[in-house]
Amino acid sequence: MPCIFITGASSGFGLSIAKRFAAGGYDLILTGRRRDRLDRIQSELSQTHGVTVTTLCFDVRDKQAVRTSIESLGERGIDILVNNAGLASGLSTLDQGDTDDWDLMIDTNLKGLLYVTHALLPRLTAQKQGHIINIGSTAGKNVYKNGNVYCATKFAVDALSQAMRIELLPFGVKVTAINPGAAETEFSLVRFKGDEARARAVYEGFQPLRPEDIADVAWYCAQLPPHVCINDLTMTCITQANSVYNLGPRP
Ligand code: NDP
Ligand code: 8X3
Repeated sequence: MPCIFITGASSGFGLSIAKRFAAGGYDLILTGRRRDRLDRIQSELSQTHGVTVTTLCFDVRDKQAVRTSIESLGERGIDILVNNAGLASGLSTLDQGDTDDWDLMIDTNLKGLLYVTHALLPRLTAQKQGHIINIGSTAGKNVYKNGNVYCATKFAVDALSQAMRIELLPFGVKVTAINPGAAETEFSLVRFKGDEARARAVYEGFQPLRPEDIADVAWYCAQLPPHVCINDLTMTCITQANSVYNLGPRP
């Protein structure tokens, strides 16, 4: 069976992508920090879909943990890597910003993505086939007010997707960047540090994307013929033009 490796599979997009690919017959390697959630998802998806679900519990910021966890897979090949784990922390001007928030976003969204990719690349290049799907954002296309460092990390993901595509051409490995706009997940709850009312308010007055929408698009990109690669795909709900213009409210 084909196998997909997904970072940040304990909630949101990563979880929906796991469900979509399990339903399509893929074995799953699911990662995240919350062991209890990963265990629950493993048991649910393996029972429902009869696929093999492996879980790896690690923090993508921990270079050594990334390496050791991925080494524990042995020689196992993977067909698709989804670099999805990420977060926003805070929303304020640079002069009011918390430098710990900046470290968290840069270490997770940028360095974490690099550590995971670095650890898995030898498998993909040796196979001479495969697919990397990087979850960027509309925030990596246009900067919005107070989005500064989060946007910078997503611009960096855009740059890394372009770099990977160039470097992996000789190996037949596809690289797709999926850049969603506002989607209702745990994203805003994390950004606003558990403030549920503030998180809910982000999605009031319009129909945001659902995590299932991102999973459907990832599935589509992964099922194209071997010679076709979607390089860069931006998707928003129908009230949003880009990360700045939304008929709904902007926090
Ligand atoms: P969620 O908060 O629902 O999911 C984030 C996932 O990332 C969780 O599974 C979390 O798992 C994992 N994660 C976060 N930090 C780490 C870490 N240090 N190490 C390992 N895993 C980590 O948010 P989304 O599903 O919305 O976000 C997924 C991606 O999509 C992010 O990269 C985000 O920037 C991006 N995005 C989100 C949009 C939105 O509007 N929701 C729009 C565009 C892009 P755990 O806590 O168990 O470690
Ligand atoms: C998440 C979407 O617009 O809230 O990347 O930054 S946004």
